[in-house]
Amino acid sequence: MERTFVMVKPDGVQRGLVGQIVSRLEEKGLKLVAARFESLPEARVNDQYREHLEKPFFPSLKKYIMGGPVFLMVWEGRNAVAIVRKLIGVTNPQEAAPGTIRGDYGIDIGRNVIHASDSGESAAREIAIHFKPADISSYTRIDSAVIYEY
Ligand code: D4T
Repeated sequence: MERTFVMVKPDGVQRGLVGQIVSRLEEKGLKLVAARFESLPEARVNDQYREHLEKPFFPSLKKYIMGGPVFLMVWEGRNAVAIVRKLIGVTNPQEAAPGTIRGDYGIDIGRNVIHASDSGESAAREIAIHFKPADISSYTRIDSAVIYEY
């Protein structure tokens, strides 16, 4: 089983999409193991987006991410990182396929509704930025025996 970090960005929260997004991941069969609703402090935004610190779009990205509360989550499941990236769609919502979260709900790249880790390594790093080990629950979804083949 793998864990991934997912964040509904401020535009997704403002537009009332938290419930839809949680439902899509739940219905896929992934297991929610941690969640928190909060406004991110600057240090954690810098940490989260450290590979973009020098990019020209970083100041506006930071202003946007700090512009309102976000919904932070950890999801678990077999190949969870790749599955969630497929469910959210590519970075630019105009290119994201219909049926994906960004494809269905977004227009501009700087308002792309959701973030999800792009590798197992990023997932471990991002989960550690936002959650303590004790924040993450361990339980078995009652339907896991019919979601997984083995
Ligand atoms: P995040 O990290 O938000 O899930 O997005 P991605 O993983 O899909 O894409 P990314 O790291 O390349 O970009 C991070 C974040 O920056 C915004 N962005 C990106 C932007 O506003 N303008 C741009 O030109 C790019 C490339 C959108 C996502």
